Amino acid sequence: MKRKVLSALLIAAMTMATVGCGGGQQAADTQAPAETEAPAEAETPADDAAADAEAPADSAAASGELITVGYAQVGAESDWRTANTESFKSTFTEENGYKLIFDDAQQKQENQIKAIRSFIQQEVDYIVVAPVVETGWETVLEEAKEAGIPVILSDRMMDVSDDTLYEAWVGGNFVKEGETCGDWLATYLEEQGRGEEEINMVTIQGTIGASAQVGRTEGMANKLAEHSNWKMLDMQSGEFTQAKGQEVMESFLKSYDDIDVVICENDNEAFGAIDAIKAAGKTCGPEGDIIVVSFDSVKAAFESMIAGDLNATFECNPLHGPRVAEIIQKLEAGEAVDKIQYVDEAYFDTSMDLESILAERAY
Ligand code: GZL
Repeated sequence: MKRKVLSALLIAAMTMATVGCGGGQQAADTQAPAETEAPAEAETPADDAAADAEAPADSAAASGELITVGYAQVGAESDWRTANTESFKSTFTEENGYKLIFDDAQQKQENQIKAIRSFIQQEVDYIVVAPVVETGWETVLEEAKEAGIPVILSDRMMDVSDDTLYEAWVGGNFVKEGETCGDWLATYLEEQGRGEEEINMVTIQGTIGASAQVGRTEGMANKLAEHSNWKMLDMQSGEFTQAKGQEVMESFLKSYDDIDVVICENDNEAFGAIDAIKAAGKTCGPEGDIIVVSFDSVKAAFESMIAGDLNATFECNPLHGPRVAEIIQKLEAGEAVDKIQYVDEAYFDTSMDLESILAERAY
């Protein structure tokens, strides 16, 4: 609900509670703001509104200064996603002046569209979306624009003809991540004396149509074009999950007996691929038969490199919460914001002091 209206309602509720029966709980329950009737799919902390109405008069809630943010998250498919969700939940707290309404779409676009519509219905102040795939968003973004609710994109990109439908986008440079992976592979093979060797590769892609999948596949393709001795035997989607990654690698190992490199478009797919490689009686990592590389650089990927299973991981920073909050604060102050905002990213491999780096990692 718009902060101004909420503020008037809360003050009225507090006044009635004081003058009427004194039972703040009763008055608060009947006077709680509309967002307590949030639709089932939005994870709305139902008791928060009641708590807000009971809060001390000088709290942000009582004065209605909270900025309500509806966040349509992709799902909970990977360690990266968990870290990304945590970044939002630890940033958009009441202490920081926000009320977060969080929705987990379980990797389904139709659920994200439903969540966005419920945020519009609840008249949130901002809508943040991590779009599961790039296309199919124009209609619902037009509805948000019609309702006067600014939309901010986080993580993956939307392919829309009118970029005024969103205020800004924060995320990783996925094409660059793919190209950095290709360049690392070329150097690594050269160092192994295999720079001219015929190299057979397979790719376990992410969710097809997700900008992380589109960009990483494109970046790696750009590098394949630079190496005529590299051959991409096959590519299949592992849906960014460990289970599907293992399944796809099992099928690759049945189809091809001479795989030199597997490129996994996120760390969780790599964990599954490594299980499949070992189950097939093969080895992987710096001392193994198959080179395994992946994207994200979550803590478990460091543990896998330290264990000698994973060769390298290409970072995709999930800590978007503070960046999105910065954008909202600028919009609140009427300041211009950059439309495209890349996060800082690196890569990590087994030549590095991984234990020391891991000790400092935030995710
Ligand atoms: C990248 C993000 C991807 C991660 C996966 O920004 O969209 O989705 O690489 C996650 O781990 O599932």
